Amino acid sequence: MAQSIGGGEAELPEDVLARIRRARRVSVLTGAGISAESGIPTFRGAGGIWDKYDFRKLATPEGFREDPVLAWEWYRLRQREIWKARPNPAHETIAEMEMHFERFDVITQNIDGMHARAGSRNVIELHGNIWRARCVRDGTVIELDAPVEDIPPLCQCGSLLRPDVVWFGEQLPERALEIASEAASASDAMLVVGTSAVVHPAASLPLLTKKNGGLVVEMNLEETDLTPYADLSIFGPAGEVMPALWRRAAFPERFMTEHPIIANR
Ligand code: BJW
Repeated sequence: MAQSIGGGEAELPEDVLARIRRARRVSVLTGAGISAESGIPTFRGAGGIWDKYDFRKLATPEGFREDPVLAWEWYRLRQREIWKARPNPAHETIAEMEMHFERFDVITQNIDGMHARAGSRNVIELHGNIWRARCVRDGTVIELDAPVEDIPPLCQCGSLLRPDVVWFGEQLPERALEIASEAASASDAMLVVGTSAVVHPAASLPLLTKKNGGLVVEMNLEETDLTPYADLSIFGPAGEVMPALWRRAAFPERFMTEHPIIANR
């Protein structure tokens, strides 16, 4: 049965912790909310990007064709924000968890590269990466090691480069989606962190885990489209909730010593 709780460590239900502890295969699905505490804005919700900017102009292929300079100005601004940002304890906890399970997949909708910077090795990027650009003529991919300066940037062949990200109406990278779907279907547990769960096909992945008998735990500031289907929804900032969940799942004895009364309840 679905449960919702606040982010307090003591509230975390033992049955859910035990299922995470026993899991052999775990996946994590992350969205913009996991990077919010690193200072990178989310798309939806209070102060979200789409309150200020028109997604049709900035995150569709039609918008880019109409005004590539405007789109690149926005991506350059975001590159500069991301450049200054650092991974937060939620990214770091996920990187640490990788070592504790037989198989651990980090599936992210984010293009900010924060999981890799935090040390995660197995990261599946569903919506591309802001540190790559792609030639609109022949698809050549260019790695970027700093924010772009002149815009719009051009390929060596003289054609326009575009950010190597997935916009609305575009297909996700086929292989990444295939690997993510397999991971979601085969996982004993999936942790879903900081996504509004409205953008498909990413938003459908936790339902694959659930359909195959896996546990789905959501962490967010507020209810999402996934909340009715999650086994547990924990409401609180990812940078606090994610480390708390992992501490309790991985080191129960430490919690029992520190909280003897709660442990004996
Ligand atoms: C915190 C927090 C803190 C804050 N701690 N939490 C099926 C049904 C309906 C529609 C479709 C469907 N299948 C496909 C579609 C169409 C479309 C879609 O899903 N539309 C919906 C909006 C209705 N999907 C697509 O077009 C996809 N392509 C596709 O499916 O191709 C085939 C196809 C095409 C057309 C029709 C049918 C099939 C492509 C989607 C590409 C999304 N692109 C973007 C931009 C990427 C590049 C970039 O970043 O610039 O990806 S849009 C944007 O949304 C970005 C994100 O990755 C994505 C998801 O957002 P996310 O990560 O969930 O962030 P937010 O901001 O929404 O939520 C943040 C959450 O964090 C909130 O809940 C906060 O509460 C929380 N939070 N602080 C914890 N500290």
